[in-house]
Amino acid sequence: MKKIIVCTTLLLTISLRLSAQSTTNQMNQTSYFKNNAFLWGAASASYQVEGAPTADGKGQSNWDEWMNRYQVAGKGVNGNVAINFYDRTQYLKDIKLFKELGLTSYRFSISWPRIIPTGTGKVNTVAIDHYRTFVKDLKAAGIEPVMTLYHWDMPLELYNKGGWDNRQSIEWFADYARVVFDNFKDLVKIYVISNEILIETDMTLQAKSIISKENAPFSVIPAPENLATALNQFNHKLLAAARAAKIFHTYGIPQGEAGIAIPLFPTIAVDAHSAKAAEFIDGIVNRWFLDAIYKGSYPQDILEYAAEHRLHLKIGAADAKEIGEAGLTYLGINYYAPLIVQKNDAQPGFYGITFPTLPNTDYAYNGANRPDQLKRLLLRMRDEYGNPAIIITENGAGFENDDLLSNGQVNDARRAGYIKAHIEAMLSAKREGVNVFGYHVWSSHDNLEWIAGYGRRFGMIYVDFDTQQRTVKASAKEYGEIIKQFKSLK
Ligand code: GCO
Repeated sequence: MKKIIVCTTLLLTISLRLSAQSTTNQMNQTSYFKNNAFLWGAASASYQVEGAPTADGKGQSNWDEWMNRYQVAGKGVNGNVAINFYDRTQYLKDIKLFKELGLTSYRFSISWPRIIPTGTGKVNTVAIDHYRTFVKDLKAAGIEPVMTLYHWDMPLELYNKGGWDNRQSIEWFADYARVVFDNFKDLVKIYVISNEILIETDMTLQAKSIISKENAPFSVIPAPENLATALNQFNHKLLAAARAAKIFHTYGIPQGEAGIAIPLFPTIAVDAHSAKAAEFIDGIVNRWFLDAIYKGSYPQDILEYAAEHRLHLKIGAADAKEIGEAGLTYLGINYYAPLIVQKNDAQPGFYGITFPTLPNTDYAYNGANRPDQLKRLLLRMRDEYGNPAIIITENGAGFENDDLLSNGQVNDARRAGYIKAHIEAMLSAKREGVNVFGYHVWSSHDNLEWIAGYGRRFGMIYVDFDTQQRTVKASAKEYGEIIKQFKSLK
């Protein structure tokens, strides 16, 4: 019996290797990545930068509603102006800055409620024209567009129909994706189908808790009482992305690439006693997504936990398999920080787990500054998930008091150091065979940090939110130097 198990594992490993190989072979002929230089970019998202919430027939999104009606980010804090990026006069000036810095790609998101104002049905051609012009403007500056279809701003009508809790969301999204590929296939090669499934669900729970005045603390890991809701939403969003990827393939876009951007958090157990706890957290935040995409199954330990705790999962027997067969051509990784995990039986309310801070460690808003963990994560993708093509779709940091404008300059030394160290870690992993083909700093500009408002700056370009005046920070200049050095990297 034992022997048979060993053999099956071996066979599985061999077949995984083979499928990884065939992906690589495929990549050689048709992939954007194999035929073009490494992408050096920056990223942003529609709701965080665009403003213009009713321009050109835009429909309302869940975020418009939460910010304006319920003031989830505080009084008067909303995306109604943001950094005015919907305005062509403004964004052309920004594209000029990107060009001067030497960016070769730009990751941005298009807004679903602009394109289909009520979520399904009638397409708003004015919004399509706007984004087509934006893409052409980027390309005219020699910058490759990396287009995110969905970065959390859902048409309000669909949100009110249950949003991602509703299994119909898979069809709504698939129809939207078809509209996008139909209208951009001639201009855009690289698509990020969706962004940070996990964090969007966390944010939704957070917004709901503020609206209902419970004010539960924000947590990257869904609390036990929210775990069923979260896993059900994750499944719907993964299936929606899988459906979109299949549709993408029917277009046969030359050198076309379609992936999803997920946040990955390497876990670090503080001691041997905490190892199992760290594995459990890894199961929820990392393996839940990676196993579905690359193995066509959900992690057994998390499913067992759900069964033991009688969580009401609405996951079909073939769902994970469908996700595994979607043919996503690359993985977008958003990396900020690891999660430090401690088994703590005195805290039974949160899986008996706490998340202490590490001693002697630099901390940014989003966690510990640990470039070594980016390398560890990338090597894991090589060793455990068949070495897929990867784009770093987000990496960056905000630090308190790092963004002080003085005499027309912002010397954000801590951000500059963070970016440089993470690029070094990524390049070191690449030298060790990881298939990473692009890197995007989050973010090009300071912008609206969701519920945290405008106080948390993440940009390489400083924005005075009252005047919309831009100031290129020291980090951007340093990033520009790095790009120059590695411009012809493949
Ligand atoms: C994302 C991120 C961004 C944040 C960034 C900084 O999901 O892509 O949440 O929208 O602004 O991570 O916290």
